[in-house]
Amino acid sequence: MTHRLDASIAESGEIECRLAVTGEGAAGAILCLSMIAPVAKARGAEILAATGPYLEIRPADPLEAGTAARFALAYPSGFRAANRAWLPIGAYLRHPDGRAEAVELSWPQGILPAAEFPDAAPAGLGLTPPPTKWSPAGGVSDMSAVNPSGDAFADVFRDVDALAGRLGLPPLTAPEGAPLAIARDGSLAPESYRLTLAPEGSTLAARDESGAFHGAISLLWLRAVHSGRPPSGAIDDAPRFAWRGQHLDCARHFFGVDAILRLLDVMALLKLNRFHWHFADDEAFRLELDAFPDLFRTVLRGEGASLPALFGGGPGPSGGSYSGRDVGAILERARSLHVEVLPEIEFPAHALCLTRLMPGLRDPDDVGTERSVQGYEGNVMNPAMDATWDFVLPLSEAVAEKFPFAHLHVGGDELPAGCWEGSPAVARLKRDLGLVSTRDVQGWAMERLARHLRERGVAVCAWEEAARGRQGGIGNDAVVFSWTGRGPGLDAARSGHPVVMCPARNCYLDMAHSGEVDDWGASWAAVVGLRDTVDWDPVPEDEPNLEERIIGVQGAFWGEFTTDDRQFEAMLLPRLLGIASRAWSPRGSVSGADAEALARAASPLLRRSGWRLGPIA
Ligand code: TNX
Repeated sequence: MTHRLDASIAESGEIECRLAVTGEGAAGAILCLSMIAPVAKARGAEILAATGPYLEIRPADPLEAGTAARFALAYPSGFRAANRAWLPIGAYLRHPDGRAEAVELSWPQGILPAAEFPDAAPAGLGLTPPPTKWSPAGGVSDMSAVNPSGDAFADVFRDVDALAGRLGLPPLTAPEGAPLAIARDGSLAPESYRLTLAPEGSTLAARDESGAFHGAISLLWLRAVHSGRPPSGAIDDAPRFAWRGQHLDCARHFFGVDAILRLLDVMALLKLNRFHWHFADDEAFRLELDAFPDLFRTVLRGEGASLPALFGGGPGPSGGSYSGRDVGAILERARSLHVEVLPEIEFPAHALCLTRLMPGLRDPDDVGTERSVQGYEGNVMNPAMDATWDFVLPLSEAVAEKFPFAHLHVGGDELPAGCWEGSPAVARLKRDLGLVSTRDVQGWAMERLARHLRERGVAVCAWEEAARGRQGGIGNDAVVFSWTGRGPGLDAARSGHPVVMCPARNCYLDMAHSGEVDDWGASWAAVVGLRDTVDWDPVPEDEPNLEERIIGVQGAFWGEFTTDDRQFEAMLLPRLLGIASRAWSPRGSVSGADAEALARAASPLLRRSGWRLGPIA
């Protein structure tokens, strides 16, 4: 019999909790748990310790067997608890003898199963993302499999057949399949393809492997959604943006390699070609690097670990790291799917686990008391300390070296307000370099790191904040990721940066789908319905010259309240269909009103993959 926690959101916004104590009772025990964000106060319980959103509390009611302790937790004003993601996670009791005992949560974790809806043949082509041009010829082609002829792109078909197998689909190619003539055509654009479907025989032409791959994916898709009898006609298709990404936060929640491989498969099905791997943040640095063995000490959380049971950890120790073999498996899968992997290190903020491990990364005389958005103190490396550079420069090289993409995302987001203002070392740095504001200091630091990487042939990426500061910040042709909205990305593009658009209100798939309490997700940016993922334009129509600079669109999934690998599935699908359509399809070819139809058409295919699908409307 385990102790059990009930929680609900009261009218007042408070989280009302009831801890039912069973068995031997829990006299003198402390309740440890995490929330989605730092809590402002408790009623009916004393907060004994807090590390950001992690709390240790002592309920006022005695924890006697057969009784229930009642208490309430309140988020700061300005936060509105929206749904089950705002209730406690990772709860456990620490008994006076040090023993830790898990506490069962009485409400379902993750998003509730979506309503089933009937498979219906799509009205039109039913291909997501919608192609640049579709010219129907009338009639249908029989295509339960294809038999490719010609020697071009043999590897591509092998890789697509392997993908089909993993998605629970029959192979695309078979010796007895419908004839498909394959040709390499140097006149086509990179990544583009031309596919003609006809009963007497079909053709696929592409300039490069990626184009052929996308063409074969379209075949796989059409065969599935039209039950082997897709309409005849011609598809001329090319991506609007070269960078079509999905990000995954593997620092807050440790996603196993299998979950990442499954994500890559779904990305390929949607013609997404960049995986932004966020394996480092305040809570852990999860990439194993031979030259930095101590980083391994950041990867576990919970009792006895260097960080407490932040987020869904429970008594722990829980978490994990990615070995060289894991990275190899991810890179190999990504290669076969024409996806590039972008690793991210976080500099200078979002680095709590590193500053705890290496206090020399901070100014010992810093008297600042600033806190990060997640409520952490001291989570920023200090760019006035030599130790910071002695660590971060070789670290950045060691990470970049492991990834053939030769790009590194260096973070740069969310410097806490007031940061470094209490640091005499930063005051001296400002004086010596003629820097005035904290932004200038961050801009200088980002530029120094970016220059170091650039000189070593690594292309640099960073969050939008990195492009601020007197000298224009990071420079070095860094790719700027615009997340608070479209505006900062447009500014960066106007000043010459390549930009990836990932505005939270359209692209953050950790946001709830709706305002319903039975939904699941954050809400600080917006609720992000399926339509919202499509209903925006990355490039303003009246600034067509920015079309070249805005190189892409990307979805993000942050992991604060994830407690199980599979929980991301229903958050990503079907909304990722919208993001993929925005990233691939030409302006005007798809609107928010089409989103639901796209998701309905795709669902028979997506369900085959075993993914749990989220809400369609
Ligand atoms: C903001 S987006 C963050 C993340 C959080 C996310 C939660 C960005 C660059 N920083 O650290 O996880 O919000 O939605």
